Amino acid sequence: MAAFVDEARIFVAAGNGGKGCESFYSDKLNRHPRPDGGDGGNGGNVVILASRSVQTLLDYKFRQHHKAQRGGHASSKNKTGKTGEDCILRVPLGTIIRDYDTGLLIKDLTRDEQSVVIARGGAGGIGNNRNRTPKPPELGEASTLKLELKIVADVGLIGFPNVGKSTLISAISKVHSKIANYPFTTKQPILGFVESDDENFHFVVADLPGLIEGAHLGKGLGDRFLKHAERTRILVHVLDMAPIGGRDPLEDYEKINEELKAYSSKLFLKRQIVVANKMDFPTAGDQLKRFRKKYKETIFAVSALEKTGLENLINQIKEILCHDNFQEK
Ligand SMILES: Nc1nc2c(ncn2[C@@H]2O[C@H](COP(=O)(O)OP(=O)(O)OP(=O)(O)O)[C@@H](O)[C@H]2O)c(=O)[nH]1
Ligand SMILES: [Mg+2]
Repeated sequence: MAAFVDEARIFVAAGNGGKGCESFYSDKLNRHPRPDGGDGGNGGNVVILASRSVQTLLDYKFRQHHKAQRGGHASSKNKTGKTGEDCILRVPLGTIIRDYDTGLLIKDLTRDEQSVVIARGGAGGIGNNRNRTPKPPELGEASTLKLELKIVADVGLIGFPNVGKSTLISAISKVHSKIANYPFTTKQPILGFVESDDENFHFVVADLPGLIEGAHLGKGLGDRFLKHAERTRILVHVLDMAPIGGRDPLEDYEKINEELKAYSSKLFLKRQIVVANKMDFPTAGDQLKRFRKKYKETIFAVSALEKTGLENLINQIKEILCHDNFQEK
């Protein structure tokens, strides 16, 4: 899989206008030459277009300069120049465009097929036909931009490494996220599309790299990926009910919440669904009881591996996404 890149600097330049034409038509029947120079074509624009089919900003890491076509020059006999072709840059959903030097926000592209003209092509030059005063063409706009990706998904999967987040997303969506029995298998966000029996209802889940204590300070894969949890509507907090190496799901639950809190209150206050995973392990039932005794939060008992309990979980997600009139915090 291609590397996940969530920042890039690009230079964009729209096309200059084509030159207008100054020419005079004369033939043996007309004593006075007639001005017949056409107008130059407008330069092409640079357009940035958000597309669900693009996953990362990787392309822009390697290709930084993007230029639209200049407008065609005009010619005599009133011929206008061709309009320059637009340069269309496809970026992932959730790409934030800023002015590179000032950091000012220009546009946040959060909807599929949403686009913005980021540099306007120059107007073509004016020709001398119809007795107009010829004018030179205008230059196309140019700027340096910073692209930053903060993915947009309905649900973000969070939890310690190895708790089964990738197994879960692979069980409920068609995406396959790498699964392995060691921490930090997932190194970049993976988006999965979950369909349900209801044709009109689907949602996007983001599998995120595992979090550990100190993630907000950059530990593990750290805060680089916490920002991707910020623009989800709900967090699904996955707990491993049969952890190895002396970990305790209840402590894990609290530690992750501490990390969220330390990173941003927006993340901490986001609606959470707690999932008890690996319930197929015989010892998991006791852990679940402990959790229920200690916290009032509803917890969904599942086995992502054996695909049990998933329907209830999906129904709960659906319930929240469809009916709850909750505010984005
Ligand atoms: N028995 C059992 N094993 C599971 C279950 N879910 C996941 N596993 C196993 O747990 C291990 C880790 O699963 P992953 O899905 O890769 O875990 P993750 O949370 O994505 O891990 P990171 O990407 O490292 O954060 C794998 O060996 C899985 O097969 C489950 O419900 N039951
Ligand atoms: Mg994973």
